[in-house]
Amino acid sequence: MSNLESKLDALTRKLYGRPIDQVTNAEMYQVLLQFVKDLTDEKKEITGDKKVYYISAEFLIGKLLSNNLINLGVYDELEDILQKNGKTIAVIEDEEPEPSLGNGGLGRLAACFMDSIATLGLPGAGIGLNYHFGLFKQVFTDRLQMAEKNDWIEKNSWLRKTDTSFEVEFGGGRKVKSVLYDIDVIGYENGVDKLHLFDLESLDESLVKSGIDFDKEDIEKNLTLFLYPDDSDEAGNLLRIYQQYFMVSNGAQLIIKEMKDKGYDLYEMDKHVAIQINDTHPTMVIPELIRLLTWDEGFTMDDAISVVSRTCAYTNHTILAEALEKWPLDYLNRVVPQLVPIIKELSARIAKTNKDPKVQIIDADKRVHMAHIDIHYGYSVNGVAAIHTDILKQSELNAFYKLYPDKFNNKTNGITFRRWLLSCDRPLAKFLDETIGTDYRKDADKLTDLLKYKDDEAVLTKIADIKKQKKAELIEYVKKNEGVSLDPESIFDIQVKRLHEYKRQQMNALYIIHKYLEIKAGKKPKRPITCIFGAKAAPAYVIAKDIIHLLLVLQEIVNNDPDVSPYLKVLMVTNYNVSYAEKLIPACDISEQISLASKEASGTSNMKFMLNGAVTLGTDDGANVEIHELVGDDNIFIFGVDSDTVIKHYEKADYVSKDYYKKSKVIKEAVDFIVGPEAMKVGHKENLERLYNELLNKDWFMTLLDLEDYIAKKDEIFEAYEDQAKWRRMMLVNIAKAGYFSSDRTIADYDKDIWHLK
Ligand code: 26Q
Repeated sequence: MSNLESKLDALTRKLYGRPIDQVTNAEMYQVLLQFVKDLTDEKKEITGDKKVYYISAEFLIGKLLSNNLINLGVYDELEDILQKNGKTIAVIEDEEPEPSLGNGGLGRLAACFMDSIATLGLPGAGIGLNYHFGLFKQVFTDRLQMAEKNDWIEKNSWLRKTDTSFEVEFGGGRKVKSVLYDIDVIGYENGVDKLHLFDLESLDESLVKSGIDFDKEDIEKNLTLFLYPDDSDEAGNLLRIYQQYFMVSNGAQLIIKEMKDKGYDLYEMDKHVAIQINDTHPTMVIPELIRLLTWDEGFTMDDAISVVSRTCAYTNHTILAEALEKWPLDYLNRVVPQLVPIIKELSARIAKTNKDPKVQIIDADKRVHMAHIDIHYGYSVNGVAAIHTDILKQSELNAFYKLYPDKFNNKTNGITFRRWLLSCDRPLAKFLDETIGTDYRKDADKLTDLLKYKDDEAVLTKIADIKKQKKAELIEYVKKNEGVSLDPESIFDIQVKRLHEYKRQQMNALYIIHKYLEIKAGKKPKRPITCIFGAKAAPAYVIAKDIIHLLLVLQEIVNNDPDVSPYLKVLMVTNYNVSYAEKLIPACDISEQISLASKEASGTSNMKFMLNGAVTLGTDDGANVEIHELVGDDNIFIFGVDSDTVIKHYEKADYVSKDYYKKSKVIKEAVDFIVGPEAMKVGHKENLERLYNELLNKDWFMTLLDLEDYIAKKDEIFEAYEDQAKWRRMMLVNIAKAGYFSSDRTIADYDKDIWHLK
C-alpha cells in the first residue's frame, strides 16, 4: 500500500468504520473533503512583504474536489486507488454541491485569478461574501424560467469557520456582527492562499419563504442570504448597498488588522498592500478605508486620501451604461450615512479643479458615480481585453483618460488551465502530455509546440477522437438530465453565457428558425446540427426571460418535427453553471461568440472553448479580436459590423431595425415566425409578442443588422466542417494558440504592472 493509500484507508475507517470499497460515494466524498483539508494543512501558507487583496462581490469557484486534487498533485494516484475499489473521482464529485457565488464572467474570472495568484506563489487573498443560497437555481416550468434557492452549504464543506469577526454599522443605528469563513486556495504545485468569505452572524435562513422571495427590509437577518437580490425595486437596490458595505467594511477592517499584526506602518499601506477592486461593486472600500484611517488611526484627510489612492486599483468589466453603478445620495444617506461626508469631500475636491460634468463624482441629480470614485482615487484603471480598454480610453472614459493617461492599462482576461483543461478534458491533457511534454502545465505558451504536428495524421486523428469521446459523454449526461437524445454524428454548436440582449442569443434563435424553415422547404443540411444553449436570465430582466421562452419553444417545435429533427436539434440545458460548462465545453465543435461588436468587454468562454479545440464563430468583439489575431483568418469565422460602425450608429441614433426587416425576406420570415401559428401553439402569446415587438421596434443591440451576415457565416462554418482534414488542423491551431489566455499570464501582468508583489 502506498503512503497515500494507507492514509486514505485509515481516514475512511476512522470516519465510517469500513474500508474504501465498502463506503458509498456520498461517504467517500466526505472522506475526500477531509483528506484534502488534511493535505492542505501540511502545505505552506504563501507569505511575503506585500499582499494583494482581490475584493469581489462574486467568486464563482465551482466544485473544488477535482481541482484541489490536481493542484495538490495527487489526482492520478488517487484515481488509481479509487478505481481499484470500484470508484472514480468524477462520480464521487457528483456528490459535491456547486457553490453559486457568482452570476457569470466576472465571478468566474475572480475564481480563475485566485487559482493563478496561488499558483504563481503570490501572497494574496480574496475578499467576498458567503451567500447562503448564492445565485438562484434555474428550472423550467411551462417553458418559462423559474428561480429556486440553491442550498449549497452542507454541514461539512470547503468553508472553514475562523474566529475573526468585525462589527459593521449601518444607518438608523443598526449594527451587525460578521463571521469569517475561509476557503483554501491551493496553488498548482505551490503553497496556499485564502478566499475570505464574510457572513452575517445573525443570518436567518428561515426568512426565505417560497422560491427566492424573502423580507428585503430585515437586513439584520438577510444580508448574506442571496447574491444580488432583484435590483428592480428600491428595497432590492438598498439591500445591494447594504451587502456591498458589509463586504468592504469587513475587508477594510481585516486589511488594517493584518497590517497591524505584521507590525507595518499604516502610512506605508501601499508598500504592503494592493487592493484590486473588481468592478464597482466593492468601490465603497475607498471611502471606508479613509473613514477608518481618519476616525480611528489619527490620519489627516489628506494623508488618508493619499495612501488609499496609492493602494487601490480598479478593473472595469463593462461599457454598458446601465450596468455602471450610480447610487442616489439619498440611498447612501440611509444605508451608510458615515460615508456620505467622505464621499462629498472626495467629490468636492474634484469639482474644485475640474468643472467637466462627465468626471464629477456626485452629479447634478445627486447620484454618486461609483466608477468615478475608483478612477479619481485609485492608481490604476484597467479594461479586460485590448479592444475594451481602447473603447474605454477613446470613448466611454475618454474624459478621464485625458486627465490620467498613465492610470489606464489593459489586462486581457485569462482562464485557469487547471480547471479548463487538466480537469475538464483529462484525455486531451493526457494526450498533450504524451505529445509535447508536461511543461505547458506551468508555461502555457509551450502549447505552441503542438503546431509542429499540424500535418501529422495520427495527432489530428487523436484530437478528433478525443472530441468524439467528450461528445459521447455529454450525450449520456444530457439524456439522463434533460431527457433529450442527441446525435453523436451531428455538429455541436454551443452558446453558453448569461442571457443578455447584447450577447444576442436571439440572433442564434433566428438562425434556428431560418434553418427550420429551409429544412421544411426541402433544403437539408449536409450533416445534422445540434444547437445547444445554456443561460440564466436575471429574474427582473423581462426580455431576457422572453428569449429563454423562445428557445424552449423552438426546442419543442424543432425536436418534435419528424421532418426536421433528423437534421436539426435544439437544446436549452437547465441550470447552466460551472459544472455544466465543464461538460459542455470539451464537447463543442463551434463556439458561438456573437455579441454586438463593442459590447462584450472580453468574454472568457471563448478562451475555454478554443483551448478545448472548438472553432469560434464570432464578431470582432472582446477577446475574440485577440483570438482572431492569434489564430489568423484561416482558423476562425468572423462576421458582422465592426465596433466603430456600431459606436457611430449609437452616436447618430440611426439604426432602425424595421428597415432591415422590411428589406429582407429571410429576416422577415424568421422574425414573423416568433408570432406565427407554430410558435403560438406551444408558447405564450404575451412573451412571444413582447419579444417580437422588441425586435421590430427597438432592437437596441442591433440583431437584425448582423443577421444576414451571421446566417451566411454560419452556413460557411458548417460547410467547412465537412473538410475534416482542414477542420482538425483548425482544432489543433486553436489549442496550440490558447496559451496566451492562461490566467497565469494575466496575473503575472497584473503583478508586473499594478501590484508589484515580487
Ligand atoms: C450591477 C448593478 C445592480 C445589480 C447588478 C449589477 C451587476 C452584476 C453583475 C453588474 C455586472 C455584473 C457582472 C458583469 C460581468 O460578468 N461582466 C463580464 O465580465 C467578464 C470578466 O471580465 C467579461 O469577460 C465579460 O465580457 C463581462 O460581460
